[in-house]
Amino acid sequence: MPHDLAEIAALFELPFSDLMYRAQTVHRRHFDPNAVQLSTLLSIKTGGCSEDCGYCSQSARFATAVENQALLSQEEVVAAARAAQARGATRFCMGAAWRGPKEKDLARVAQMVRAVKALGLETCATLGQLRDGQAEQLAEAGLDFYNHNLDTSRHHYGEIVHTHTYDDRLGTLKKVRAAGLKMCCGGIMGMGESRADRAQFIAELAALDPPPESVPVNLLVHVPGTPLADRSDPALDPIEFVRTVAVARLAMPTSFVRLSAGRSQMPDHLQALCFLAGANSIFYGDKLLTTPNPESDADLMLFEKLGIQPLALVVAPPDRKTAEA
Ligand code: SAM
Ligand code: DTB
Ligand code: SF4
Repeated sequence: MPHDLAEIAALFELPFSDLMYRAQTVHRRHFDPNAVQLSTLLSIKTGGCSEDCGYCSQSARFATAVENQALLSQEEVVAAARAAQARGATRFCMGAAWRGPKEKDLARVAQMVRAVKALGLETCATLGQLRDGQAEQLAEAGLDFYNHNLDTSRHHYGEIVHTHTYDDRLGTLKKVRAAGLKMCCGGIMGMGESRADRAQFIAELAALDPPPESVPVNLLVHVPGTPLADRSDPALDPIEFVRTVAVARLAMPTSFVRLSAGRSQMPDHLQALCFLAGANSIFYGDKLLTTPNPESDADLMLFEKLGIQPLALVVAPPDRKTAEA
């Protein structure tokens, strides 16, 4: 499996058919090629964020159409999780527009995690930077995954975010691992980065030891009012996006690679190419955090056309002795 930057950069240069063939071969070695995992997102606290991530609708520094919303109640979150589960999602991801959680907020989120986990869903949270002990509190509440993205290469990061650093983000990822949580970490393509940046970004992810279990590959959603809405025109070439998915698959053969934000702008045949390139997870449900996502019915129709099955959650059978006691 290619680890170092030179090898990863070389993959981007392959003829498209050769790259796709290699990605498919590796994908089939580790996964059922016709099964795709479904995660549903909910923004549990929206807008008013202190940070200045140039793509984000939720930064307090940019005039976007997003309305601020304080932390939702546990009842609201559980109702959304139940609805997601009824539609076939196996993972429920709770997102908050914070630089990082305050202790009293974290205690409330931990309660939400407990309640969502009790429904039999996998749980994921993305709450920003974590302080010592916070990842452990979430793990103890039953959190399965923590999402914290590196977003782009170290080199390009300074063009996008000025209120925290790449190393801050790596620091939180370290805490996530130390607490025994599974890691969801990826980024956004189409933020004006070069191919070399995309290669560097994938090399950073692949060098995490172990690599993230879940790798969201987002295509920038151009949100009016954010600095990147116009700056990153023209939009990324779709074939280059597919290449990026294929290289992520090859660099992280056993990770779930998620075709993430940006699907609303992608025709079916482009999404099909992404699945061929090794994407095997999507965000499912008609909203991402603040922007639209394809309707569930449209996704199920696409799956039907492609012969894709939603991945069922493999739940460990109950321990006999405990069950009978
Ligand atoms: N505040 C936390 C943080 O930044 O880690 C969690 C929420 S933040 C919105 C989660 C991720 O969503 C970002 O790291 C970014 O990768 C993705 N994201 C946000 N806005 C996006 C956009 N306009 N287009 C694509 N992806 C986006
Ligand atoms: C990730 O990588 N993408 C998701 C999730 N992790 C939290 C968020 C996408 C957000 C897209 C823009 C929005 O809806 O605000
Ligand atoms: Fe948006 Fe998260 Fe950055 Fe805040 S920290 S501006 S919510 S991406």
